[in-house]
Amino acid sequence: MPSYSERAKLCTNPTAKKLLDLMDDKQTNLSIAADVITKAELLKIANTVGPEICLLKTHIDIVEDFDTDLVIQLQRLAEKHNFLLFEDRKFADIGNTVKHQYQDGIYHIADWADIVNCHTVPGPGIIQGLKEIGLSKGRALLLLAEMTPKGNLAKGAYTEESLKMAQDNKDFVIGFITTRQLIDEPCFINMTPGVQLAVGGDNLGQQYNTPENVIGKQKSDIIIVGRGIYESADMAAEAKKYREAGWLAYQARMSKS
Ligand code: 5BU
Repeated sequence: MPSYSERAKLCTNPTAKKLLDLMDDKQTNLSIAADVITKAELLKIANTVGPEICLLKTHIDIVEDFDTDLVIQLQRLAEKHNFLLFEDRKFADIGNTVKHQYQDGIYHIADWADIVNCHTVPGPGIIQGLKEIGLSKGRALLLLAEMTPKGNLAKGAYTEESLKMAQDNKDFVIGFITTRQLIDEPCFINMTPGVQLAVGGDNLGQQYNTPENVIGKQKSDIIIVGRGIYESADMAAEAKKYREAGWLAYQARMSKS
């Protein structure tokens, strides 16, 4: 298996290159899912776990006191600690509507989020719409090829069709939200949420797998961890544990191939 930085050399999308390079430089394949509802909490997470992560994943629309200063401060922290910003917006409408959702409104997502994601249920027009806004800004898109909750419908033919859409848009689509590596192409980055240090779940259908399984067995590239880290009394220490587990699993996988 090529290293993250070897893969970076093959990619044309600048955000994919930057992410893969920084993962090897910083030795982390950990992303935090910072699902908190105040600006202060979000900035605290970004600053505390910033040194451990490659990517900060946000749900910006749950922040009750959102303002443009939040985005400026997140960008400063991303610079300071060397991580990228991923807005988990899960766009799901027709191309024309998602263009506005991406660029306009209160959040102006395209102005600050290095990476966004979308459902593929509307067909390739959603990718085209987002690309019209994001490509010239050097941004990148992930497709939701699979999901983690029990009973979800993103499987089989749906997942297969999503792969085809990604292959048709390699300049802008840099990978997938998925539980596993779906296709062996070096420029597609696989990111997996639903990760904790022990297998389990929550009472709303979420299912958790471990960093070892996700990176080692399922051959994903990035673990996305939310409550496992930010609900811990010592976020920094917990983030270090996940970072180490994810990185050891990557090194073990590299040494096997
Ligand atoms: P958790 O606290 O580690 O369960 O948070 C998981 C995060 O990943 C949360 O922000 C979800 O919105 C996100 N997620 C997910 O859990 N499963 C999915 O299939 C997708 C996103 Br897509």
